[in-house]
Amino acid sequence: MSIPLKHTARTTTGVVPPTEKKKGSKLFALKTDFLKNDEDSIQKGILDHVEYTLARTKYNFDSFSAYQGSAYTVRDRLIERWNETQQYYTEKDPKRVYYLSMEFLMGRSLQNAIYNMGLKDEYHSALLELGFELEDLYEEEKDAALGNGGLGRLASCFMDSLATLKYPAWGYGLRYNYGMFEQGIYDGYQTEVPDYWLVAGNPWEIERLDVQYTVRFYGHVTERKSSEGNKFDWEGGELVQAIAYDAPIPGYATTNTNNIRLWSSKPHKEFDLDAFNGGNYLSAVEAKQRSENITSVLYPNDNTYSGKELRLKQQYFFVAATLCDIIRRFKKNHSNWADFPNKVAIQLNDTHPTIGIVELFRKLIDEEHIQWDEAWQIVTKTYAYTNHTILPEALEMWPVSLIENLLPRHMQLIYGINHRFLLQVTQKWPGDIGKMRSLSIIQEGDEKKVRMAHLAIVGSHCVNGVAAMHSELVRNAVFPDFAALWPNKFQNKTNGVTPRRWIQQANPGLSSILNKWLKTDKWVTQLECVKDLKQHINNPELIEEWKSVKQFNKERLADFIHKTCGIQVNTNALFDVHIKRIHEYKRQLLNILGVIYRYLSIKKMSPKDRANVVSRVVVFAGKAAPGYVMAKRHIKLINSVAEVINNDKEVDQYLKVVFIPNYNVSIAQVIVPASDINQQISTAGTEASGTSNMKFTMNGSLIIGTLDGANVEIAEEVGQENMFIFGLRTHEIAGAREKMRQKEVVIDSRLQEVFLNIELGTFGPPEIFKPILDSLMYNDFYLTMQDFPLYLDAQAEVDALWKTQDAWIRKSIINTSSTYFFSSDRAMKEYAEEIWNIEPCEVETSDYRRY
Ligand code: NBG
Repeated sequence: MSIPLKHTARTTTGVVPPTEKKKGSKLFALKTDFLKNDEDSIQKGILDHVEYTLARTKYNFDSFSAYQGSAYTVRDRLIERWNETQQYYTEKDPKRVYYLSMEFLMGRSLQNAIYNMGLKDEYHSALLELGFELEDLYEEEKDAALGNGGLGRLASCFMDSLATLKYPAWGYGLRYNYGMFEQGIYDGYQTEVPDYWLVAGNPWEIERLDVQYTVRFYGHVTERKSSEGNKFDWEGGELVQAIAYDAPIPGYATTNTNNIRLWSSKPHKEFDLDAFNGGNYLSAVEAKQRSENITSVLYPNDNTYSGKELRLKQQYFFVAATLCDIIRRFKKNHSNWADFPNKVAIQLNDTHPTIGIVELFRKLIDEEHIQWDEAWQIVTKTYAYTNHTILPEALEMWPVSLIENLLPRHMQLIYGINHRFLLQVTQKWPGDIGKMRSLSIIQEGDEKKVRMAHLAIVGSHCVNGVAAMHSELVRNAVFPDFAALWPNKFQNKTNGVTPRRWIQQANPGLSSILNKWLKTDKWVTQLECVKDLKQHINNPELIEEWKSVKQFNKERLADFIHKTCGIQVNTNALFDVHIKRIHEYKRQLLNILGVIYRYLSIKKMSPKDRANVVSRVVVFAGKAAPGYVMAKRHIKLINSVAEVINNDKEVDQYLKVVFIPNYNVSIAQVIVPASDINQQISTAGTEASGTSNMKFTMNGSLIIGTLDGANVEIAEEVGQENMFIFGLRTHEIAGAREKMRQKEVVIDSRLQEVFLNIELGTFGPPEIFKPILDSLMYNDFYLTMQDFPLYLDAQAEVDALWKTQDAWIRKSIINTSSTYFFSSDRAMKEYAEEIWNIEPCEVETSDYRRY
C-alpha cells in the first residue's frame, strides 16, 4: 500500500488575500516543507529533543530519554499533519461529527503513530544506529488509561477508524489527572493504587492555553421581562476554567489527522473580593483549588452508576466546554442557526454526556434567543445517543434536587422539555397515565429523579444499541413504549475494533502471514480481504506458519507471565484466556468453578488417564471496581485456587492458573494474540456487545461462549461449528430464574463436589468464600449453576478438538478470515452514513499551491 507523506511539501489550499500574502511571505518561505523522514533527520530530531526539550545530554541518554526523544519527533510530525488537516477542514467546511465520551482508553501511542504514519522502518533503523531497539522503546511508554473497559476502548478504536476513513471528526473528553487505578494483588486480594499517569510528562498531548472556556455551577436563575417575552439569566454560583489538551489521532496511510480534545479544570481567574477583604487568603486559595478537583479522577466503575455530585459536575463541565468549542467553530463560517444540524452531528457515548442536550438547548434559548420549538428542532437533529448497557444498576438517574442545586436553569428546562414530551405521549395514548409514568423523563417517588436515558432518547434523532441482540433488547425489552412512539428512531450499530492496533501492531507474525498469503497489505484498511485466506485453508505450509506464529506469541506471553507473576508456564499447553472487567454478569466465577472441577478430576485420575489430559494454562486478568465487594471476592477466589494448583506438583504439567495483575490495553496486546481459546461466558442477555471477543477472533482464538452480545453475530460470520457455544439462551433466562426461585434447580453433582472442596478449605479459609457460595445458593441471579454442566460439556469439546491440531488450526484460520464485519471501519461507515450523514474529507497532499 502506498503511504503518502514520507516527505511532502506543506500544502495550504485556499486563496490567501494579497495583503496577507505579503505580510506572511517570510512566514510561508520559512515553513514550506514537512519534516523529513530519512534516518539522519529522524536521528537529529531525536537528539535535538533530548537536548532542547528534555535538557539532557548525549552522555546521559538512556532508554527512557530515547523513548521521549522519539515520541517528541513523532509528535512534531503529527502536529504538521494535524495543522494541515484542520486547515483543510476549515476551508472545505464539511459537516463534522463530534464524539462525546467521558472515557478514552487510548493505551500507548508511539507504536500506533509510527505505524499509521508509515514510518516503522525509518524509525527502526534510525534508532538502531543510536543503539536502541524501537520495539524496546515501546515498553517505556505508560498507558493512557482514561477509561474503564469496553466503552472507553471502543471510543479509541472509533477515533482510529474515523481518521483512517478521513471523516472530519473530533473526539471530546476529560483529561483526568488520575486514570484507571493500578491494580496490585496482595495475598490474593486486589489493591488499588492511584494512577498518576502524567508523572513523567505526556508527549502525546498539546496544551492549548489559547483554548479556554468558563463553566458555571450552582447560582440562581433570574427572570426578566422583555419586549420579546421573558428572559432567563443564570447568574452567580462558582466559575471554573476549562483548558483544552489535544491528542492528535493519525489515520492510517493518510495525511488526515483528527483530534481528541480533553478538558482539564483550572481555577477561574475572577478576583474574589470578599475573600480578599476578609483577609482570608488561604481559604481563598483552597476554594480555587477545589475547582481543579473536577477533572482529577476517572470514576472507576464499569457498568455501574455512581450518584456522586462530583460525577455530575464532571459531566456538565465536559459538555459545557465542549459545546462552547463546537459553537465557536460553527460560528467561524456560519450565521444561520438552522444550518447547525447540517454542519454538526453530536454522538453521545452512553448517557454520561446527556446533560449536553439541555446545555445546547439552554444556549440556543437563553443566549441566542431562539424560540422554543425551533431550538428544540436544532437540538434533536444534532444529537444521537448510543446505549451501551441494559443492566439496571448502570442506568443513570440524577436526583432532581441535585440538578436543581448544581444546574438550576437546566432543571427548569428539563421540566419544560418533559411537559411538551408528555403532551405528545397523551396524543398517542390519550388518558393513559401508566404510559405517561413509564415514559416520563422524571421518575416520581420519594425522591424525584431525572432518567438520563429518557432524556437522551427524547433529545436525540437516533438511538442505537451496540450489537444486533442488544439493540433488539433496547427496543423491545427496555424501551418498548419509546419504540412504539418513535419506531424509526431506533437502530443497531454493531461494535467493531481497529485491525491496525489489534492485528497489525499486536500481532506482527499474523500480519506477515496475511501479507504473504493475500499478496497485499490492503487488509489493514479493507478487512474484507482476509476472507480470501480461506482458499488456502488446507495448505500445509499455511498451517505450519500459523502454528509457529501462535507459538511465538505464546512464548512472548509466557515470558511476560514469568516476569510479572513469577510463574513458569508450558507453551505447548492450550492457552485459555478470560480477560475483562471483573463483574458477576461476566461470570469469571463460572470459569474458576470449572477450573476447580478440572483440578479435582486430574487429581483423581490414574497415570494412564492423565496421559490423555490436555494441558492448560488458564489466564485471568481484569479489575474490579474498588467498591464492588463480591467481584473482589471473586478475584480472591481465583488467586487462592491458583495458589493451590500452581504449587501442586502432581498437576504441574497439566494445569496452571494465572491472574495477571493490572490489566490494561498494552497487556491485552500481548495476551490476545497468544490465546487459543477465549471465554465470553456472560449470562445471555447481559453483555451488550463485548469487543474483546472481536479482537480474539481476529487473532485466531476460538470463543467458548454463550449466545450473548456480539457473540451471536460472530457465530453467524464464523459458523457455530468453529466456536464452542453453550448455555441458556436469552429467552430462557426468565424461566431459569423462576426455576431458581421455586427451588427446582438440581445442582450438578460435579458442582457439588466443587462446593464441598471450597467448604472444606481446600483453597483456604472457607469463610472468605462463603458469601460467594451463598450468592449462588440463595439467588444465583446470573445462573452460574444452571449453566455449569453445559459449560463443562463445552470445555470437553475444546479438549477433544485440541487433540487434532490441524483441525484446530483450520478453525483458527476460519476465525481470522471471518472477521470483516467486526472492524471498527465498518462500524464507523455505518454511523457516518446512517446516523451522522457525514462524508469523508480527504486532505489533499499535492503541492500545487506552495507559497
Ligand atoms: C459496555 C458493555 C460492553 C460493550 C461496551 C462497548 C458499558 C456501559 N457498556 O458489552 O458492557 O462492548 O460497552 O459498547 O460500559
